[in-house]
Amino acid sequence: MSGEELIRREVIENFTFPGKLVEEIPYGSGHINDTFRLVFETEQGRKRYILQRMNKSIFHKPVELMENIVGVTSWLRKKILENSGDADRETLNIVSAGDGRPYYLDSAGDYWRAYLFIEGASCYDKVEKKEDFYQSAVAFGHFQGLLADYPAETLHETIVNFHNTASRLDDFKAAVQRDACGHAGDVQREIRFVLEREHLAYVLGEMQAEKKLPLRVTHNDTKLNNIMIDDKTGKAICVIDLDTVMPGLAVNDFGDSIRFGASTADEDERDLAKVSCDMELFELYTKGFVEGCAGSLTDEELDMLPIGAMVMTYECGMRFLADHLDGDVYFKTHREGHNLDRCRTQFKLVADMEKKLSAMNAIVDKYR
Ligand code: ADP
Ligand code: GN1
Ligand code: MG
Repeated sequence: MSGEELIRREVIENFTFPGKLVEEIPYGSGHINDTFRLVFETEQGRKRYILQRMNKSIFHKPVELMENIVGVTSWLRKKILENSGDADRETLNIVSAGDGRPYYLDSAGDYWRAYLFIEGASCYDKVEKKEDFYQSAVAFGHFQGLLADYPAETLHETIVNFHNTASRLDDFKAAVQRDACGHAGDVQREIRFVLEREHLAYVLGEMQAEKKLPLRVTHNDTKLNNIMIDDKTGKAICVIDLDTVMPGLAVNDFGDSIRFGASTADEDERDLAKVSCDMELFELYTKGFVEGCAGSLTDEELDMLPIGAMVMTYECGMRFLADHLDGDVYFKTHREGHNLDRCRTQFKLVADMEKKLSAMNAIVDKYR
């Protein structure tokens, strides 16, 4: 058994899983945590679970992070039960470690957590059926609604300045200065792209400071593959990946979904001719998100939805480029230049959104 497998044995033994482990596979396509799907044979049949090693170089305070997730998931569970929903499928459910804690600290110093596996539902890296994207919008909007009265002051900031685009821009400039791997000379065009659009880094922060945009409890990582869609009904049933639930801006939640889900290509597509912002998908998402938020969005928030899409795409592209310059230390990569490819799709999308801004505004006006 490899050291890695031995550690997983230790971890699995220290959670309260039932029965005998019969399968264990790396799972999903997240960029941050190490995720495994476990299958146990029990007297009641097979039971599946998700096991995750939290990324400690990104989440410096895993205990606080899990405190957030315990708080948020128990809050959601209560609201789902009040509405006669299925609380085992409509929210993440934590499986405790043997000592009753919501995590296990292994002998190598890593933190692990486990969730009930959400059965009969799927995550998508790309919109396969347009209706799915609409459903995900309703669900992310609704998620915000369910957490609208959550005591925000009890939430820890799991990543400081996570969507503070101005601070992301400073980090980016520092990465360019460091030029840790000597890549900067090769990506001058991309660096210029960022610097020519610095205004995008400040616009939302300024509005927030002027109290024109309210701080809400938001998800902050609203990728399509962070939502589970029921295989039978086609409805988005559960919002997952709650590591970044923190006070934030609704327009950023909207924007991050558009960045990932309304693109006509994968996030790491190399043929940029394939990359654009699909306006039909933009419209479906706008309709679903506005409905899901059920009247809670202010006029300013509605006005800024298209800019939110642009800012989130710009910010993400800048983060990918900074990571490329730093030597791929943050996002998981699977090939040489992977983060640079990702950065290029994001900037292609930003440029496309710039051309489509008035059309996007007209769509928002249709649903407000
Ligand atoms: P990351 O932060 O690395 O993106 P996620 O928490 O999003 O990690 O999990 C990665 C993937 O694992 C998800 O995209 C999804 O496919 C799958 N997954 C996570 N939690 C569950 C769950 N409770 N049930 C079923 N699949 C899950
Ligand atoms: C990461 O965890 P995942 O893969 O859902 C990242 C997001 C980025 C996204 C880009 C905690 O999301 O902020 O937008 O990759 N999450 C974190 O695909 O940094
Ligand atoms: Mg994820």
